[in-house]
Order: sequence, then C-alpha cells, then structure tokens
Amino acid sequence: YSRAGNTTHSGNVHAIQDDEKFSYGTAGFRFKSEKLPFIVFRCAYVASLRARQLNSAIGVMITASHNPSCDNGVKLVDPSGDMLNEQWEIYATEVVNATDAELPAAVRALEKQISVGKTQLSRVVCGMDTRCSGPCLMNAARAGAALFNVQFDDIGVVSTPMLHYAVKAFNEPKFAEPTHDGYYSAIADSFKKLYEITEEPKDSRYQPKVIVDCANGVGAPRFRNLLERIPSSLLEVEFRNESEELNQGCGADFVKISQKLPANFSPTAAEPKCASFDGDADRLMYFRAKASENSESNDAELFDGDKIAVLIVTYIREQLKDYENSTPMERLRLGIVQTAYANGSSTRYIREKLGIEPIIVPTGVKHLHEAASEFDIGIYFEANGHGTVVFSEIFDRIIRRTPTESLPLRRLALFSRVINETVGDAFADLLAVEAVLRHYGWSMDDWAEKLYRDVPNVQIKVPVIDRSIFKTTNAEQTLVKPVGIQKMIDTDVAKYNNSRAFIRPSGTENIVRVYAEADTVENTLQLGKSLEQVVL
Ligand code: 16G
Ligand code: ZN
Repeated sequence: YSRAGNTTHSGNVHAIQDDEKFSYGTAGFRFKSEKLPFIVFRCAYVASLRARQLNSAIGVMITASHNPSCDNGVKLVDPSGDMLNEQWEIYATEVVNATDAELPAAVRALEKQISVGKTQLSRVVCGMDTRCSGPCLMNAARAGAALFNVQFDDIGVVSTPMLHYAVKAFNEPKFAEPTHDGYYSAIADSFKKLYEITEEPKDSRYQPKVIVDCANGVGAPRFRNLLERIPSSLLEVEFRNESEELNQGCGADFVKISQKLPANFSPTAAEPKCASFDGDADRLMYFRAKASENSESNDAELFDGDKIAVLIVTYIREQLKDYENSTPMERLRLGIVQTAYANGSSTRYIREKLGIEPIIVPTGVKHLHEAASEFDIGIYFEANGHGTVVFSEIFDRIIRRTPTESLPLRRLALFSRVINETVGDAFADLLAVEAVLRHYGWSMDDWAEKLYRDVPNVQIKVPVIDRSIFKTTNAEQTLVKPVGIQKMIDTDVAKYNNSRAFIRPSGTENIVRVYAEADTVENTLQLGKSLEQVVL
C-alpha cells in the first residue's frame, strides 16, 4: 500500500507521484477511487493511533456520499461518534502526504508525540457504502490498522450514520449495542413506543406512506432491514432507485440542486409524499411533484433540511412547554443552527414566529454539530438535508432519566431516541418527520402551508482554475478575496427585492458556488446569472 505500489480494486498498479498532495477536507479524503487504497491504508493507521491514544473505538467510513460511483473517500470518526478532532485532521493529512521514503520517519515522529494509555479498548471500526471499490479499500483499512496491532472490526456495508452510531455504541455500551441489530432495534423500538403514546388528531390528514428514492445506494438494503422492525400499518414505504447506477439522476443532492423529480418518479402519477436519501444515507430531502399546468414538467416542490428543521423545532418546543410550566426555574436551552444556504424565509420564521435567534455557521457538519452542542437541545440542519438534534447531559438527566407522568415529556424522551444524535441520519430523520406529521395530523399540504413558504432561490456551480483564491468571512456570506468582488455582489443584490446572495468556494469540488434569493423566480435566476458573470 505504498504510493509507488498503490493498486486499484481491479488489480492495476496506479502509482501516486511523490509531489501529489491531498488534504483532509469537509468530507475527509475524497477522490477517484483508484487513488484511495494507499490513502485508506494510511488513514486506518492514523485511526489506530488515535484509538490507542484514547483507549477507545475510532471509526473509519469508506464512502463518497453523493459523488458518482467511480469516486470513493475515507473519513474518520471520533469516539463519541463525532467528526475527527481537527488536530488529527492535520496528522492524517501529514501522514498521507509523506512520500514513501519519508513515511517511516513521519510515523515515528507521530508515535512519539501521542501518549498511549491503556489500550485494551482500542479498536478501529470500519464500514463502507455500496461502491464496488469498497471491499478493496476495506482490506487496505484492515492492513493499516494491523500495523499498530489494534483490533479491527469490519461492520460491512452500512450507511455513514450507522458507522457513527456503532462507534459511539462501542465506547458507551449503555447507548446501544454496537451491531446492525442494535442500531435498528434502538431506533425502531423508540419509534413504535412514540407512536403508541401519540394520539393522532380526529381530523387528521396524515398519510402513513412515503415513496423513497434510495439514490441506488446503501439506503435501499439497510432501510429495508430497519423497516422489518416496524409494522407496515404504522408506516408503509415504497422503495425506488434501489440497484441502478449510484446517484445517477437521483438522490437527495440531485433533487436539492436541480429542484427536479429524481429518475423513476413521474409528475402525473399520484405520488403525494416522497423522500430522497443520498448515496450513504446521511441526507434526507422530502419532495413531491410540483403542481403545474404543464403535465410534462418534472419540477419538484422541496421540503428540504430547513423545512425539516422547522417542523422538528416546532414539535420539540411544544413538548417542552409542559416542562417549562411545571419547572419555570430550570430552563432547557433550545437552539437552532443553520448555514448561509438556509432559505431566508426559514430564518425569518424561526426568528420572528418561533422567537429563537438562529445561529449561522460555515458549511460542513462539524461546524453545525459543534454550535448545536452548546445547547441542551440543539437542532441543526443544512438546507441540503443533513442534520439532526443533539442533547446535553442535563437533557439526558431531566428528560430521559427522570420518570414522569407527563405525556409530552415522555414523547420528547422517545423522540430523542428516534433521532440519531451522533450525526444526520436519513433513516432516523425520516422516522422523526413521520412521527411529527402524524402528531399534528398533517398532510404535505399542511406542512407546506402552516409553517413558512420558501423564497425562490437558485444555486449555480461555477468552475474555476483555483478556488483557493476565494476567501470568505461572516459564516461564508461575505467574500474578502479577491478584493472588489463583494462590492459587485452587493450592487447586484440591491437591484432586487427581498434578495440575498453570496459566493463561496466549495470545500469538496474545484468550483465556486453562487447562491441567490429574490422575490420572484425570474428575478432570482437573473440575479444568479449576473453573479455568475462576476466570477467568470
Ligand atoms: C460535505 C459536508 C456537508 C456539506 C458539503 C458542502 C460533512 C459530513 N459533509 O459533504 O455538510 O454541506 O460538504 O459541500 O461535513 P461544498 O463545500 O462543496 O459546498
Ligand atoms: Zn452523504
């Protein structure tokens, strides 16, 4: 697994030049799959060091999420199921970037730097998505972990959130059993119990049926396994896009960016409630066919991460009232975290109607997760459908572990266990959304009308030669470099009503992203186009 001997899953040597450098980005290392064997090998070794340092389980996830099937990637997971510590991202980058000749010295230096405590609990837990390069990379990971004699657990084909969950479960046995079954039953059992103590309103318009676009990824087999534990009378799921080309014309990312129906969804058929996973099932997007005179139109009406977040926060706040009324002194702090991509209407609604000041942070789960962890109940969602709710120890003590007669508080405790608090999880989030819609007796129409309406928005990808010249501040909403561009953005934005826009470099692709909102669809597209010209 050296750079020189890097061998692809089809058995060809694909040497990596010494001067080719890589960096641990928002998605870990993610490239064409042929580059990955030596990277995964070295990352698993770094994971084993981290495991020995903390005497804990560390996760390695092999996935490239919504990217095409020829890509793959690797990402490390810290003991509590969180993203890897930042200093260790730097170590991982250094180890991967060492030449074959430099590697032994780099490794010795690192081994000297970290102090190793007891080691009997140290292990590397590795999962992969459905890509055909996965098994070869799993072998690379096993070999990397073996260098330092750390136990290696191959948990097979899993969604990214299942791997995060398993890592936490290995480290905190009370949390759940660290197996596929442990994950399925913890979530499904909580969903069923929550169902039992939730009374659907008499005039309910809720439909217990969802059509799910699996992006031809890991969501198909694993969500089927989870649903085996939930009777179809409680929730019926129809599966689409299970085994064709991964992420091709489908999946949560496709639906969000294109605002179109995914492959195999027809605009004419009665498909009232649909949802889309991404390739590794850590993102969820609800949608339905957009009402239109043109029966050929493939436009989708989105119920994205913002809509899901607002739905969930509305529910949690309502359940929490009971507690606040009975214990006015000890408040639980409820917070909500978004990024600049959150639809302006959602941010305004949260601020003005719910009376909560949303926190805006830079793109990337680790920023959202960290900010949400400041609260007793921290809800975070990216507009692209990645999000979850995190709970503090105080919440755990007061809500989960204190017996109560209060139905709202019992519901809240169960809801917190349906949610996968380690990371955004398409399966858990879908079950959480269904539980809330049923609680309110809501149809998709109700969900669309009773909260807020999106302002029109557009996202454009602009290819650039070097995205590193673009520098932002103010949670990515202001460009400080190249000098002068922000002024041009401001001038364009000022021409429209209710408008907002920003340009930021992607953290995952060699492009910059333009985001624009305005009062009408036409104006939004115009604003987007003119901003594209600013970058080109
Ligand atoms: C990664 C991030 C996701 C973010 C996306 C933005 C994680 C686990 N994933 O997929 O949260 O929305 O990158 O990509 O952090 P971009 O920088 O290309 O816009
Ligand atoms: Zn993903």
